[in-house]
Amino acid sequence: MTAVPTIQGLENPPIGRREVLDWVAEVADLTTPDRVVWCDGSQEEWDRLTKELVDAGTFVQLDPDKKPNSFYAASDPDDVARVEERTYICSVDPADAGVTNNWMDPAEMKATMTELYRGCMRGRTLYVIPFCMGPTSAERPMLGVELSDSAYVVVSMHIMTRMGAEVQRLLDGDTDWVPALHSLGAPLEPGQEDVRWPCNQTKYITHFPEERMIWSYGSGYGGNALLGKKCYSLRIASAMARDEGWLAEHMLILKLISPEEKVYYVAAAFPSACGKTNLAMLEPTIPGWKVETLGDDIAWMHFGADGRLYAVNPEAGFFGVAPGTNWKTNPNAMRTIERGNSLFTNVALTDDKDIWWEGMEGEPEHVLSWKGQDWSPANGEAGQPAAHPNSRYCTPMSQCPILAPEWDDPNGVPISAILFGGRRKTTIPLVNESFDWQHGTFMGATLSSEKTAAAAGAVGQVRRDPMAMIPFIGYNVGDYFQHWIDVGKGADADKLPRIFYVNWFRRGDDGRFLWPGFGENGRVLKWIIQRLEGKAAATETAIGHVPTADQIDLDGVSEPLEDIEASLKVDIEEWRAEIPLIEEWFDSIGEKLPTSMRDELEALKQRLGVS
Ligand code: SAT
Ligand code: MN
Repeated sequence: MTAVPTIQGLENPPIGRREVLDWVAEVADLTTPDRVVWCDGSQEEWDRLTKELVDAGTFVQLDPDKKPNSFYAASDPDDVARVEERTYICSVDPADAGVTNNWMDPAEMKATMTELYRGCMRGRTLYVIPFCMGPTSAERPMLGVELSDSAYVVVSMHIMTRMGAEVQRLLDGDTDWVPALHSLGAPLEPGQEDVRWPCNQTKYITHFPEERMIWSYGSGYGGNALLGKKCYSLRIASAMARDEGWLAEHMLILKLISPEEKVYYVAAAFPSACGKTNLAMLEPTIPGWKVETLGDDIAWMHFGADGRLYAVNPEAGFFGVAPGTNWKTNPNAMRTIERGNSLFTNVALTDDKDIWWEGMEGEPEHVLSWKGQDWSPANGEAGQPAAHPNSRYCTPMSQCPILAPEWDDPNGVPISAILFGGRRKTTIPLVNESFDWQHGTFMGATLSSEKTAAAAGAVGQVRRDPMAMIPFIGYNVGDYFQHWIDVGKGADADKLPRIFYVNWFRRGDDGRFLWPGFGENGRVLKWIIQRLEGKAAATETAIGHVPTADQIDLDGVSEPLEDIEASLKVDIEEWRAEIPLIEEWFDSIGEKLPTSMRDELEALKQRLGVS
């Protein structure tokens, strides 16, 4: 395809790579933007685009004395979360998408979306955003180019990914790169006034795993639009990882330093909005233990030359759930955002140009709600929250006061323990260690959680969320389980991370939380580390190795001992009731469910005395 000469900015690209240039020209030809802007990740670009966004009414600049260089945005009320029912894996063979994904034939999807894309950037700017997921100094830098007509996406990508001269230099080499096309689907006719948050009622978040390509249309929000995040780093990367023998997982990465200054790295998978960020930035309440952060959402894990599993966080920022974040639940997140250079979406705007959300200290007398309405504690109680439950802060990792210095190490960090966790009122004990890797894979495969606000749909309902990856596995979930088992089989068992299942959210009969959570979760981490060191005892139960209350350091815990004991209880009746749910889940996967997962289920049934 030849470039369309009428589109301003298409000439003199700062990139030399032919395939990139051809693709940009082709997309420009299809989407017909007014101009093309080549993004470089610079401060000048940030300043220019944030000013444009302020002028357009999309951004409100916050008081620089409170939040320097930071901005507030409120989205369209129908564009507030990932849209799983509009998310597709367009593999050639439908069997390669499996039950956890929507599937459409790639050619058919391309035909449909091409018609949507035709002229969709009219009156807008096409931004070319070269980015890298993970350190640019990696042996194999993981490059991508997002084409988007949203300046909000550009500035968010500044925070969430590596951008800049080094990425452009790498892109001009011969490293593979992932094309990621994004449009708001909101063309502007001449003279038509723009809205604050352009988007389209019709949305498609589409992945072509064989081609390692992403097409997104209609949404400007988070995981639908920042295509380096869930689309690339989980859905596309999981397909790469399957083919290449590594793991792309929905996991935080934290570093734990014991009182003896011994260092351990832990990766943990929880569904969206279940406290990954809080755990990643934990301030342990027990003396002598310290946590440092390496990531709060995604881990890419490869085997190192020493046979251990090493994790890298592909992201450069935190895109955290705002409500509930405060000086008690996550002081380090509060310190990170206080340093500024951050974006806040769908939180509440205070009268003195700061931000607020439910759960934050210092409830103001009056704010503008995320819907732009007057809100005060009195009228708020009657109805709507001031901040949307899935409102987010987007902030650079480099500002986190407890960032581990090795966060940018291209080799990653060796993982000693993997945690799976969900949000369950019943059944799942506070902590449970698997018998071995295969049993740990079974724990992950049967992970369940009550649905949160991070995705559209009914909140509270229990669903299976294997490895907290149900919306993010870029291929058949049965093959994904098999891949986990194969990863374990190919490794030296002694060097594999040990696998644990945790649940901070178990409740008593009256609905109270049995375990205090937050900083107190450091006690559970301590027990886990002491298990690795062979120092802590546990009871062998039907579901795994579970500690009794006296095996956990409870010094200074104010909750009654009965509650802690109840949080650790393996209730055989509750577990028997869980079996049909697991069976139903496994049956739904069909023939690709590995026999070893059936074997694990049978063994569990036997241990529970279920026939
Ligand atoms: O919207 S995102 O997918 O980026 C956030 C999340 O759901 O974890
Ligand atoms: Mn997430």
